[in-house]
Amino acid sequence: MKVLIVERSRLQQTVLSRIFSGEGAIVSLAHNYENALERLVEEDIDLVCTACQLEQQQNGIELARSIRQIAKYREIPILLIASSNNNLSTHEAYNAGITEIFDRSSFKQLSNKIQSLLKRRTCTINAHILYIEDSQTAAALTMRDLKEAKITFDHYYSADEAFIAYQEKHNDYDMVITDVVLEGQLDGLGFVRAIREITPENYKMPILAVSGLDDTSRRVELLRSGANDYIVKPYVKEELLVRVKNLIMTKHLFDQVESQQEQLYKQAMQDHLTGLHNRHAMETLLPKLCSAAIRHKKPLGILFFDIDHFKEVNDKHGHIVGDEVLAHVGEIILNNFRAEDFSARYGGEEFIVVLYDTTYEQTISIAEKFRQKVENTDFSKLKITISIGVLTTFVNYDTDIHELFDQADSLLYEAKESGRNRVCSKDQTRLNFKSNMH
Ligand code: GH3
Ligand code: MG
Ligand code: MG
Repeated sequence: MKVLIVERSRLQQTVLSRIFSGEGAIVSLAHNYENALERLVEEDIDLVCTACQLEQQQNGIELARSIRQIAKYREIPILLIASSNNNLSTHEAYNAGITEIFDRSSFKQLSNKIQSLLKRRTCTINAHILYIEDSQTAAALTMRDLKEAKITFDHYYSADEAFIAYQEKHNDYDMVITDVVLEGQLDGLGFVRAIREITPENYKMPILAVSGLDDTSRRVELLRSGANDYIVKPYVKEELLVRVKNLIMTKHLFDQVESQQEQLYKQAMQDHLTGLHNRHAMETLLPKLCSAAIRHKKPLGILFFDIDHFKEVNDKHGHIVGDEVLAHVGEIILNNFRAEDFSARYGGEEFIVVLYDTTYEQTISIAEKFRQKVENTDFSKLKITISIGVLTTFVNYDTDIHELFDQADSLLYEAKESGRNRVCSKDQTRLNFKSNMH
């Protein structure tokens, strides 16, 4: 970016130059009105920063007025650096074409403001756009602007074609720019509505509508139908790009918030020590598993297990080793059950696994294998065993899942009482099946 600084004081020239070049801008200097206009004609300037007071009664406001007369500088930002003794009329300054007025009195503030202004202007957008425009001339101009901003796009002349492309690869697009008046089955308004109706996911796709007709009712209808913003043709490059940038940045922020929420949700459902689900997740996810089991008439196998004499592990080796053992048990569970099974740390050294669609025989065999797996695992030279209560059952909408856990817990108690390191089980599937038959 090339910046023209118009300033009569050498010291102030140096101060401003430093701020701009510190942000990577190329600086050109002028010390009065004539000199500034010469530079503007000779060079291609992207931003003008002028002092309010120039040499011989000339001022920055007059300079701004003259700059706006030059066709290529109609949209260029012109910053006016003023101090309190300039008796400045803000109204007059803005009318003359000044974009923003900065106060010279605080260097730090001035420097911060210029820095953030340059950052906003130079921040590039990495985007791929679906662009629909049937006028070749309008499309050529917009595509040139997009290319200059290094934005990539797919251009279609009709919304019908574009809609097919959108359905196929909407994940490739960061936003849509669509003309409003279009030939074919879908016009711009129809296209916006069609996108919004595909799936709720598509509500997030930013849409900028473009029209040669600046009609309020049409604009309101477009926005109501789901367009996020509206721009009237012919538009200047800066306005197009800033609208594109705003829409894309909003979408990125939205995506960020969504993924943070997802992460928080995951964290809230997870037991931090073992990586398994926690009790809270159990209350949320188990009803879903039960509904699936009811719908598909599948049995559930409940494994309720507890580490034997775990208190001794803590007492002999300390709490940290105890925690390591629990984490290791979590790992074994994660590696030995299927994704469709539900496993959780029920509390302390108690765990629960709910198997989906397994018979009684399969469930006890799985439980027995798991018991042996734990018994044969080396927990950093330490050995542990578990006792398991196993219950297989069909569920219905009246089933209280906590009651089933209580039954599995009683079976676990039996396993403990009868010597530990064993499985105690009960089959309720046949019982339920019989009662279902009568
Ligand atoms: P049993 O064979 O009858 O199950 O005996 P036990 O010693 O395993 O059972 P008890 O209920 O008497 O003790 C459980 C122990 O588990 C006591 C508690 O300190 C320990 N414990 C519970 N949660 C944690 C934990 O998060 N980390 C560690 N290190 N220990 C825990
Ligand atoms: Mg125990
Ligand atoms: Mg216990």
